[in-house]
Amino acid sequence: MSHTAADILVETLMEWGVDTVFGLPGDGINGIIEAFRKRQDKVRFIHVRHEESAAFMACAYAKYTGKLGVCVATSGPGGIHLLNGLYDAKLDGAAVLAITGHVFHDLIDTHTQQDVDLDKLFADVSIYNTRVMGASHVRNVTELACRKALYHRGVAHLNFPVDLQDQSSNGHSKRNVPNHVSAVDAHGARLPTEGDLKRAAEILNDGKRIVILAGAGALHATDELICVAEKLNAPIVKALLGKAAVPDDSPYTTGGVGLLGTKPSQEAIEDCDTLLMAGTSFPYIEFYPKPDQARAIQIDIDPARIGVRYPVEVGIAADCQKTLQMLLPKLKGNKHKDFLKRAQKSMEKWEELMEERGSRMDIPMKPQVVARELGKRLSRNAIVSGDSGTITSWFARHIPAKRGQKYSLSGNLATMANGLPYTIAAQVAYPERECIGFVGDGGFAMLMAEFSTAVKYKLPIKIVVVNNNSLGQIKWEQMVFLGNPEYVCDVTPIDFAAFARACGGTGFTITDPKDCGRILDQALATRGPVIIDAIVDPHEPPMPPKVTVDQAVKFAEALARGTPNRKKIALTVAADRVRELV
Ligand SMILES: Cc1ncc(C[n+]2csc(CCOP(=O)(O)OP(=O)(O)O)c2C)c(N)n1
Ligand SMILES: [Mg+2]
Repeated sequence: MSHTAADILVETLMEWGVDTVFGLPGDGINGIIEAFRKRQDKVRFIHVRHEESAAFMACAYAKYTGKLGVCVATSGPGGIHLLNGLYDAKLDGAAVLAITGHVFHDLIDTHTQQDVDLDKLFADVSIYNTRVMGASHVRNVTELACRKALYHRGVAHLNFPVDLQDQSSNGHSKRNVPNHVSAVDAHGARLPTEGDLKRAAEILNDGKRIVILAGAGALHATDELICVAEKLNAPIVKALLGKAAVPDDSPYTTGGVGLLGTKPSQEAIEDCDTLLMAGTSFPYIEFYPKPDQARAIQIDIDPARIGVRYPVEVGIAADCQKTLQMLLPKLKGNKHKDFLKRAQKSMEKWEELMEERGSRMDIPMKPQVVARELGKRLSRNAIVSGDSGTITSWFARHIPAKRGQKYSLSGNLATMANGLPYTIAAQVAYPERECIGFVGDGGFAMLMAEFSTAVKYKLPIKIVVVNNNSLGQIKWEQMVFLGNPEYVCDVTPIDFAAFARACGGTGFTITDPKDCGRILDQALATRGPVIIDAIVDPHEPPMPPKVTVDQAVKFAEALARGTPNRKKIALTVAADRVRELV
């Protein structure tokens, strides 16, 4: 059996510990698919229904495991389909390698079929991006692609002309002497400097009302965050990607921040005099303290992320966990306890409000009820993947993170449709854990064929579709932010439970909140892949933590200008406490 360029590609991936790839075949990658086929006992090829899913899966696999996520797509359209998932990885800093095909090398750029220069197309999304020039090139570039993706936490891309995939491995150029590259892992200490630590400690020791803002970079620093919060009497507010950084039953967290966050978090931010940013560059600048309000310190593994959101005085380019550990003995302890106490009091009220919103027995069912009932039932180490929409608000606020669970979604790209592929990737990575998708009907419908991938691989995922037959988030944005009547947001209903059965899985439908807990229990206990179609009130608004007067006025305008169903919407919002609107 001859040893081909594609064999070298797959063997190099194996050297880097890759044992799972996500993809879909095509005639632009036949050589690569053959190399995977020959090694199917060593590398699992998860065969998807849409390449966009493969890219989302690679991204989620990287996020949930910390390992390299790999996706494979054919030339032209296959590669083009990857793009949205690759941007998700780029924007959330996930280590992903994309492998694509190209046409025969001597027909590139001659108007031949599928003649798309994916390396040019991917120039913006990738941090490493190259076209393979022949068998002797493969090992060098594959090593580097893996290394760059992992250590720069981004997308690397290898574009491989189809005929070169079958090229035999003989014949290096005279400068490329074989066996001069290495797959050795190298991490570096990622430690703070003594000077930076000292300056950070000085600022923190001077603070009275200190807030810790924790993000994805602090997910592995739970104990350290809590210890620092305890010493500084500082509430921890969480960016959405940092949802699992501190469990929501900790007295030190006020939950999320931003549009989907909590009122206590926003109050703490508005009133703080010192800000410690731990592993986050949470994008919404308007939710940070005012520039001259707080003295600030930022810890981020990536030095280029320092100071992009807030005029920090000290930037520490290092690992969050190690930095917090080294910072702790330098902290004197903050004697001013009122600030934290106020945040905790406010949090009690917020919890009551969430409890009330999540336990209403109205029909149509309120989406918060579904989230709250699900949250109560999740196992200690569940992995929960969200999607974009009003669904994100319920995910953020009504499903409390417990210690040991993992949560993710498309944070910075905020794309729809990632939820199902993320859940599949989580289950592929952790066959023993409970893997849940919490998605909207619009986002789910975009890539729903992937449910059959879960059936194919017998992945016991549980997908909760919060079904309002609407692109709900946009409906509310049109009304509340713009004052426009809703337009092109309602969608034609789909019976997702019937769809689950059509794919060979199990489907449940929930319409009455009284049945919600019972049906969820049943669904979570069902073997194999399950869809729970939860039919909810399309008129339930995702409230910001504090509603501004401008938003209330815009909303009134939208209703006055003829939003369909305006009576029902007005009644729903009124019942949802108009007091928040004024
Ligand atoms: C790929 C993509 N297209 C469009 C959007 C804009 N968008 C954000 S949320 C949303 C509606 C999502 O609808 P659904 O999944 O049903 O969730 P809901 O808001 O109804 O809870 C839309 C269209 C987006 N973020 N991503
Ligand atoms: Mg919807």
